[in-house]
Amino acid sequence: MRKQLPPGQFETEKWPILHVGDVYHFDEETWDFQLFGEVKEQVSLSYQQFKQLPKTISTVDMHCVTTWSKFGTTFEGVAFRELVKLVEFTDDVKYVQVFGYYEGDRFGYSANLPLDALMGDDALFVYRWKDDHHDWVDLDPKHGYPLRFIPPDTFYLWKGTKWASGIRFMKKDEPGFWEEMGYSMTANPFKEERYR
Ligand SMILES: Nc1nc2c(c(=O)[nH]1)N[C@H]1C(S)=C(S)[C@@H](COP(=O)(O)O)O[C@H]1N2
Ligand SMILES: [Mo]
Repeated sequence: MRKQLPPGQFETEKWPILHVGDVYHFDEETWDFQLFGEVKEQVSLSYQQFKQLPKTISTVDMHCVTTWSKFGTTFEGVAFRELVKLVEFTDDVKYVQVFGYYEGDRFGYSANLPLDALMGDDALFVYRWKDDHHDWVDLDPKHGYPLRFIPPDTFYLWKGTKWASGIRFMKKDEPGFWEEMGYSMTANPFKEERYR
């Protein structure tokens, strides 16, 4: 958390809700989280297995490309690096896509990111946060429950896939959902990389 406003952004205290498609409703029976792509063996985690991974608490700033920024939100979740530990790469992995639900399709939404930017405490899959009363509460389904990705603040928040369903490990950078439609591959708010 650095509480620095990137160019063209304004600060909001409230947490806006922004996504395309329907809100995914959690069903533990059918939910799983998949690690695939350039890996020796694909991994599939149940919600119970996911929740047993080591936990990280992190306070982060969020910057949406529609110009709102929210500073200092505290989340609990599983750091991205913990998931990397579960796979063995078959090749030189440099990029990932984080997948999530869109209109009933569990891999309908995706966002691409460089792997080396995701090894810190500020890249995590979260399921609860500290609300305005400083109580721990589960994420609202509208914010991505049961699991949503929070990227480092050097990426616009569309890289923060809600209703996350898996990670694809890749050698080369490939566009995700918004990147296909003309949004930036790198998406650094401090460099105002909105479109490409
Ligand atoms: N699955 C999914 N994740 C998504 C989106 C989406 O449409 N579908 N929208 C993204 C965008 S553009 C933003 S700004 C954030 C918004 O998160 P929030 O609604 O929790 O503020 O979610 C991101 N993650
Ligand atoms: Mo956004």
